[in-house]
Amino acid sequence: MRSVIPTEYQFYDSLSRRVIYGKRVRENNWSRHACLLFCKVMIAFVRPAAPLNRYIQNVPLNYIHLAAYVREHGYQPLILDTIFEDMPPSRVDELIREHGIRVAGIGCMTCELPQALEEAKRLKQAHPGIITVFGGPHPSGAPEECLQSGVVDYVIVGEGEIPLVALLDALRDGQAPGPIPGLWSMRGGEILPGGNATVPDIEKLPRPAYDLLNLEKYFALDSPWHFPKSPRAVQFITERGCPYQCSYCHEIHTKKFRALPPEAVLDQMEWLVREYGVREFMIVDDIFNFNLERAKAICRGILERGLKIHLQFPNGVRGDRFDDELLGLMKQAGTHYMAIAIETVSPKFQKLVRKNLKIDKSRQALRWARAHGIEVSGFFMIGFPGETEHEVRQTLDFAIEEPFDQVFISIVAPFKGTKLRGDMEAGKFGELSVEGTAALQELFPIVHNQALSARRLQKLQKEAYWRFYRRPRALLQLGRKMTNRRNITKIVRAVTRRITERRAVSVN
Ligand code: B12
Ligand code: SF4
Repeated sequence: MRSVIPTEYQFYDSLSRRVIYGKRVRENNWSRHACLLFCKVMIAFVRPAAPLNRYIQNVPLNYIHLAAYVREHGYQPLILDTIFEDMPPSRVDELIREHGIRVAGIGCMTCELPQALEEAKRLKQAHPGIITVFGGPHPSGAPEECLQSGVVDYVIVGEGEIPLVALLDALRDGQAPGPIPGLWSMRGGEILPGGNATVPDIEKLPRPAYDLLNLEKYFALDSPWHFPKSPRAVQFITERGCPYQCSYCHEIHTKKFRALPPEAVLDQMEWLVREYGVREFMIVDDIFNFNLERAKAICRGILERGLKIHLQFPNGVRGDRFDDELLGLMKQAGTHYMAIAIETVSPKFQKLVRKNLKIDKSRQALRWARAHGIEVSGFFMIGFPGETEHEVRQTLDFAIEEPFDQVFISIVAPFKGTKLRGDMEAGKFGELSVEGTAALQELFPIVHNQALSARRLQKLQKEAYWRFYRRPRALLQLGRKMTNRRNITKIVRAVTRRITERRAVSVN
């Protein structure tokens, strides 16, 4: 994708992996030399080369948050995005040697675990003595499993910033780390658990280190079903934690809603707009609209500061926490797309999985949003423990009949670390099954249901997609997006994938 912004924005350095000349290079070189002089431990965050990362592309928010924090504490981080930087293992090794990296941090979702472990193993073989630290969604849900792999020295459960710096401090001082909340390790075959870590006051965190990425490269990234209005789009978060209790959802950031104040959000946005020419923010908060007044203040601030940006909420917003004013302000501030996570319309399952979403309010929000000209997707889940075909059909009919622009229908996959998985493993709520999940079976079990096999669920899912996308309105919507070759390829690929996917759980 060709850049539409003048080259003065192109000043990526990040320890001279890519020098793109511009106004910041000198500043970056100074901080680089200062770090090389004073820093004792260099850490590289290595992104595992998982197949799904090629298909669904994004800025590594986890690494830029962690990198900013360790940098603030005097450590020099490198972010090695093996996929997007087309970085073969030999290049990773070269950089690790060149910069004297002593610690490799690897974050992963469940679908990235095999590649994350492979990378840790490879690094340990190529660089004897290197320390591997895991974190992120899967290690937070299954720290023991990661440690028992034999290639992971430490796991950080929950939010990584504070324990990671404590670990680096200990390593710098040549000491074994003492008990650090969130830090798990193994000694003599015994797991030393560390509980989980959180950042009490996210306002005090430094702004995420977008400057360590070659953003120009990330602007050219692509993801199915994300149709940014501007190619200069980045993922962005404004808060951590969600107080709702949905049992299938992660708890990495605790159940406490901790949000940046509107002014801090606006300052970060303005920085990215001014310095990097960002024109679109893909806000992937868990629950941007938890506090309506805060959300409105952010939208008003965007207008007052004259930030000419687009916004989208691809990760979903809570459907029953809206009023018409908020949606109107979101539109005025640049929102063109959002997803509402309905999951199930069955009151019984809303209660059983503790989502307790008010469906009527969500329908109202959908109508308000569309009236304001915001495109809306619906997220749905089928295959909860004990769910009948009739209940599944009720959800799917709703997905098709309501005026959604797109729908995403997932088959429930209870991830480790969620309440749902815990309840199932404790025999309190259904049983796990690997039927129909093919590759990575043990990582992606679904829910065993005598009356509704994996094959049947998949059939219902595909039928629903087919019913949804063959309607003139949905076709017209897709047609409208086919404005260039990139979008046409993307749509054809994604629709084909949905209709032909043979696994119950889509992992690559
Ligand atoms: C943004 C997002 C996406 C984005 C980008 C993902 C990314 N890697 O940045 C997109 C849209 C691409 C996406 C896609 C998917 N996602 Co997603 N996504 C999220 C979301 C909403 C936010 C992630 C984020 O950036 N948070 C902000 C950062 C700062 O937090 P963080 O990543 O958790 O990092 C902190 C800690 O985890 C920890 N940490 C993380 N990495 C590391 C590494 C080290 C070394 C250390 C020490 C600590 C550490 O410290 C960090 C700072 O505190 C989360 C939910 C959530 N709120 O976390 C789901 C979530 C991560 N996604 C999830 C899933 C399942 C998916 C998909 C598989 C869905 C699908 N079937 O398509 C795909 C897979 C995509 C892929 N490429 O492989 C699950 C993962 C569950 C699991 N066990 O795997 C989550 C947790 C949501 C859920 N269902 O509960 N996702
Ligand atoms: S699914 Fe959404 S509302 Fe429920 S706990 Fe997770 S982030 Fe919160």
